[in-house]
Amino acid sequence: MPDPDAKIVILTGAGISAESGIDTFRAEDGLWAQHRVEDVATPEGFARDPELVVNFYNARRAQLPEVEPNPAHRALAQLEQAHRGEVVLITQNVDDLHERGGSETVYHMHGTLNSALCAACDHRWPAPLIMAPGDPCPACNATAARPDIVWFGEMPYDMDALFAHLGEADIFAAIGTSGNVYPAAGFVAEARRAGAHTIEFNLEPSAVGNQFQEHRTGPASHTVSAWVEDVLKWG
Ligand code: BJW
Repeated sequence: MPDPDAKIVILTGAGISAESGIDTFRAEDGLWAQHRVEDVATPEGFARDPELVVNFYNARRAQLPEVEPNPAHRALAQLEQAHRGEVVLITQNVDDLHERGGSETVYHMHGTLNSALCAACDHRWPAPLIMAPGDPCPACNATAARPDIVWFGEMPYDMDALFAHLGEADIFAAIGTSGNVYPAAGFVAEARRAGAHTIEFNLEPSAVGNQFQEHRTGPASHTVSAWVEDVLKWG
């Protein structure tokens, strides 16, 4: 019988929100087929055309009230509540579906649509539904508001805490992520170094799929819910 006190570290990507109706990035008709990455997900793109970038995130923020968490989000919340050991949830997603699905503690390593960031003083505040590049910072008054999103070339958030958790993981699960973007794609290697059992949940093997010991193939709403049911039987 597996350990009911196991520390479980979970990484989620766009695939977990796909069944809620949010586009993934690298699907044929995904976000990167509709927009150039260099234009909307780099600091250089923002410097060139802040309005284009802010509007890209405004449109995605406006979609949030129209979508609902799916059974995979809810299952992870149930796991956090009911598993005896520690559960650490790390998401690359900038939506709020984990929180709305009931998860209490979520590391948003690539930021969140619901927050604005002052590029001058690093102050954060709740993003208005429609942000504008000239919005003043409520703390320092600089007109330096930007979406609180980690773009290519920027350091993802909470890296020290995340690597510390990975170093203590007994189980590492990656759900709905293509394994193309680092440092998140390197988490499986880090967890294996710590001796964790590693599981990939995806429709197909990811770019780092060969590093996982176990694969659960299929839509996350089914595979994750079934796995959580199994784990909760341990204790
Ligand atoms: C389902 C499903 C269903 C579908 N059920 N599954 C060369 C080598 C190595 C690294 C680099 C390099 N050159 C540059 C770098 C670094 C760079 C990088 O990784 N580039 C690569 C492209 C090579 N990384 C960075 O710049 C990062 N910062 C950094 O590295 O700082 C330095 C550092 C050094 C050391 C330690 C720590 C830091 C920052 C990365 C920022 C990423 N930002 C984005 C956009 C912003 C957010 C937004 O706009 O929403 O984040 S990019 C985009 O990709 C987004 C995502 O979070 C991220 C990952 O995508 P994800 O989630 O995997 O989605 P998809 O679409 O790719 O995949 C979906 C998956 O789901 C698929 O596999 C489907 O099969 C599956 N799926 N439906 C289950 N129903």
